[in-house]
Amino acid sequence: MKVVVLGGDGFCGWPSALHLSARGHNVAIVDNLSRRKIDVELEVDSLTPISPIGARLKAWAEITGRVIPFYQFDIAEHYHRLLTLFEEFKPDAVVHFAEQRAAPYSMKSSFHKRYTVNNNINATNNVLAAVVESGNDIHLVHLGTMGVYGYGTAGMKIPEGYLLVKIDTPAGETISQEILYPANPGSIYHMTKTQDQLMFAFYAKNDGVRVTDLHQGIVWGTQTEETKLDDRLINRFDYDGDYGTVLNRFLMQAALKYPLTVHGTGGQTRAFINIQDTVRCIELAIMHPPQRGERVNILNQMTEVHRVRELAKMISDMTGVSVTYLKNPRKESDENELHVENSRLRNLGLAPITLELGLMREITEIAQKYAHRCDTSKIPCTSVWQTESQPVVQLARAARA
Ligand code: NAD
Ligand code: USQ
Repeated sequence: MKVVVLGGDGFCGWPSALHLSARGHNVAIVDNLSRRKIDVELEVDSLTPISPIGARLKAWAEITGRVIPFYQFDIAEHYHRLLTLFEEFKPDAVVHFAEQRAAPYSMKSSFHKRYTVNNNINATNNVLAAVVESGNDIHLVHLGTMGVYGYGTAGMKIPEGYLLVKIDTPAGETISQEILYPANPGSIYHMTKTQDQLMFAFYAKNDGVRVTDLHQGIVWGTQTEETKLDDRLINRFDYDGDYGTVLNRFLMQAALKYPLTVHGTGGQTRAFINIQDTVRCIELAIMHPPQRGERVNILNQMTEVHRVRELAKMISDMTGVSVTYLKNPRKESDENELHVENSRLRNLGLAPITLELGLMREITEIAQKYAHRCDTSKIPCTSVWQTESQPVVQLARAARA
């Protein structure tokens, strides 16, 4: 198949592009390199030494003989470049990773809130509008998030996108209907993903665009079968307080014997998936598109559920590193249960890599190997959901007093 990977220089996009190319798909990458520029803004670097995109693609061509063309432009801004690419390359599928994806970064300041909303919402709307205007029946595969549901489940399993509701009518009848699961975002970033969902629903209904939305959990790990082939293909590993996600941060902290940074009680329960499984899921999604006219195809892309403090204990038991409980910089429930339905991808053949099998290898092969590259001053999470000086916080304090 011909596949355009938007955001193909990023943590999930790069290994996905290589995996699709290795599997014989004809792949093109679009990326504006904004993620690399944000590293410059935050004065931080990937723990792993990532090569420039040109060197990455040259290495891939040398090793496999497969050429991946690269287009550097901003899909939220340069609509006509996107449209021209769709018209000329004629992709069967477009995989959309190209959004600002860090919740803490999205909450840093009004600049970061506005950047995240402008970038993510315009990117998604531009992709959808260009699919329609190109006149080609392109299948759009989007990387969404488990965070659109919030993380409370009222004891039930979070379904794959749609909730069955029963409505009592004034005539005394009971009508059953499936609705999008109520959105409950916990950050500006997560809010953009809930808005993406509405855009997908609209374009699917109005224009018959075929959309698969993968509601992904927190991705852990670094390398995949393809990125391991050469040092120049190595994937990025974010460990800083904005972009580092919890499990990879704990792995890096364990390698440095830096006390594991649990927020609050660590009772937050989240869904996880290994990066190798992510790339497999992307291909499974591409190979199983919805029909034209069908509603948005939503799959929960996660394989395990864990509580943050249990992850910390697991890693502490394995490595002897201590655990520290910090004031939570976020506004989120301290304790939550999470049960998630994920049978759709498993029924398509996903055989998950478990934490039990992969954690120790990740610590020794990546975290310890590159620990010397870590700037420990970048580990603390400095982005807060509410500052003490905010009037709304002061009002709440006054009301409680
Ligand atoms: P990333 O930041 O590493 O990659 C995103 C890539 O998109 C970057 O290379 C960036 O330069 C590019 N990009 C951003 N805006 C762009 C624009 N306007 N035009 C062109 N390129 C643009 O993030 P990631 O971890 O690879 O995440 C990819 C997607 O998967 C995101 O949409 C994210 O919400 C979703 N996701 C990620 C995780 C995770 O744990 N990493 C979990 C669930 C969902
Ligand atoms: N946490 C800690 N200590 C840390 C870092 C995080 O206790 O050092 C806690 C956070 O407070 C939060 C949980 O761990 O309760 C998860 O935080 P995270 O940064 O690992 O994940 P999150 O902000 O939810 O975002 C990540 C990706 C995002 C994706 C999301 C999937 O950055 O792109 O959408 O995971 S999900 O969490 O399922 O919504």
